[in-house]
Amino acid sequence: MKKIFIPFFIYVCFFLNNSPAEVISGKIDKYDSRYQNKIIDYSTQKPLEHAKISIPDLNYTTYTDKDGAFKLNVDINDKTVLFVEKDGYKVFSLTIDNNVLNNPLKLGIEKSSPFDLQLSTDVIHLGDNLFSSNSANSGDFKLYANGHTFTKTFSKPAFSQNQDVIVKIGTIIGLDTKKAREAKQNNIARVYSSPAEVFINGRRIASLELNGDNVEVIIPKNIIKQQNELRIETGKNLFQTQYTDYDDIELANIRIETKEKHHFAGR
Ligand SMILES: [Ca+2]
Repeated sequence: MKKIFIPFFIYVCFFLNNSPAEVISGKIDKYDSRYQNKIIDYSTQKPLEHAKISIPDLNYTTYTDKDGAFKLNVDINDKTVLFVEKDGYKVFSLTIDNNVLNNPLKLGIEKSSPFDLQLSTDVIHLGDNLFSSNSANSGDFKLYANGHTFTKTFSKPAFSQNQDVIVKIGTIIGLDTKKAREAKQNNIARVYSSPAEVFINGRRIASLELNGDNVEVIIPKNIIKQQNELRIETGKNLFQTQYTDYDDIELANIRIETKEKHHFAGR
């Protein structure tokens, strides 16, 4: 009897906690059709068919149907990166966790601009593959680190006087900096790492201290050349003196964009 009742009890709690209005349901299925996610065009708000949805850490891919809807039939244990790709649109990435199974996503994606330079659509794991399970969102890290730096070259983008040129990082997870710990992005009690750093042509232009989506770094125009190099280096555990322990992080969806300056008003 126990074996029958325990799973039922768990599911009842699940519904009570997350969607009290929908407790009355004979169907015990956490991937119920009520949990439909949707992809729409950001400007027109129209649903987008056959957009590719993927979660690289979980090796999961699905597509939207004719109504722009999709389900996530996958177990999500910790924060991970979800990608949306559709021809003619900017690649979109988002940090998700298992809350998406109860709270459907409605994501508006933007048409791509001919001036965007997409440098990576993958999830890039930087570090040394040594990390604590208390790290910021490491639970679902499955991809192997290829060292502690990401380097990519790009040609000079076209931009006008009124535009800024930015490095846009769609998603960052796993940073275990002091600020990330203070923001309760990880569960590490004492130690922390130095921030990740962003360099253009060898000059440091930013430190990345917090995990999140849509991180934008302005590139000073005077350092932009015909051929440029973006380098991102992950930080180091500042409390490990016996050997170098690089902070294991994941970066997704990196591109160079131009943006009208007023977007940065107030910064
Ligand atoms: Ca490490």
